[in-house]
Amino acid sequence: MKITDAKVIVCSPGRNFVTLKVTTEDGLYGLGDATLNGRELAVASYLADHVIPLLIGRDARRVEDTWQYLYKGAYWRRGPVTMTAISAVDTALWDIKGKSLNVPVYQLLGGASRDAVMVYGHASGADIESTLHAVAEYLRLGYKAVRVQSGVPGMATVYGVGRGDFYYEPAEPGRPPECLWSSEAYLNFVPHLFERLRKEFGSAVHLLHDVHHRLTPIEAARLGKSLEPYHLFWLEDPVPAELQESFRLIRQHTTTPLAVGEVFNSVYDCQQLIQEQLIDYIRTTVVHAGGISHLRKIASLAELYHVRTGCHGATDMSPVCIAAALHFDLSVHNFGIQEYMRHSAETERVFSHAYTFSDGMMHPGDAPGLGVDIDEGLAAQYPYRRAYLPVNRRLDGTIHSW
Ligand code: KDG
Ligand code: MG
Repeated sequence: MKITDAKVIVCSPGRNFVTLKVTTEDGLYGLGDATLNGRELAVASYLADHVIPLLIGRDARRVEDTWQYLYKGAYWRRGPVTMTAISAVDTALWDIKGKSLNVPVYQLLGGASRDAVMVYGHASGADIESTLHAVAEYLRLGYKAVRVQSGVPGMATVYGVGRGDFYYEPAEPGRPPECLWSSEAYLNFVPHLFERLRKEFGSAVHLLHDVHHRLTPIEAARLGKSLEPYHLFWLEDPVPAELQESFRLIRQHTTTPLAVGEVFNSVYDCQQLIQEQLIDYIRTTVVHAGGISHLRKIASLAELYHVRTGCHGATDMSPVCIAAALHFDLSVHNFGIQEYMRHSAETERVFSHAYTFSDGMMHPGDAPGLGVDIDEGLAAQYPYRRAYLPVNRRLDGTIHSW
């Protein structure tokens, strides 16, 4: 089954997305998400200028061989641009394989290990009261798990406090917005937030929190310890994960479960954290970590060490990625939870999908392949708009992790 055509579709229905569409000689096509937030056109060029010429004429059924050809054949290893491009090809080939065999992709991955996939939503507010209100809204929609971020008194901007009611979009057109940060103010505030949350909502709901790489190891240890009475489902990205040994220090001080990995792009980024059991959830996702094929390898390594999956699923993962993630989540044994930030109405109009949400759980649907499509005519009405993620500065003006 020869690949006869492949093209990159860049559009901005509510936000920027890069989508790869691969077509075969018998007219089947598959889609892959290639969106790298704030650096979209680098991946579009990598695909159009360097990868697509290699795809034409290849056998679309050879998913693993194509992965290895693009990974080893590049000579230069890993990195977010390369791995996002490889992910898009891999995802599109799994979509084609499912369509050609007339089965949903999860059936090709070993079949369903569960009936449905638990997801978490994002509740946020400028202060504790509005944050409590946002959590109540998610519970009303049936969510069993909610990530909670709140504005910190005295700080004008805080990560995770969104614009929409049910989606959060940090990328802004124009120059990167600048935020101010105080670890001290944050560390003093967060335990009060979670104390209130448990008082209001009881102990059954799963609560999550994302530190977004902002603390030092000892600060992260202090936060994890102070949150223990509120038994979080996870504390995410407590420190920048480049220095993986720092998780040993955090681990020695707290039993709060840890989740890391949304910025990782290969199994080698995860290896130490998993093998030393320094984390509880690995957050790599289809679009940035080498597609379904490579993510399965990460999940298999994690399974050996009792680490579960918790794929990144913010609005910059397009519906193509969310669909692929749900097929993966439904099939792998050591699934933990899936992030699901709802997309804007424009995004939903451009990308139709078979996946469904009900009562805090999602299912990828039983359409052949991934069960997701793109309306190219409509997509063309939303041209790309350059947008950047914010940068962060400490109160004295020093650049800090965002
Ligand atoms: O592109 C960056 C966002 O996806 C990220 O900031 C969101 O941290 C995030 C999360 O956990 O969803
Ligand atoms: Mg995060």
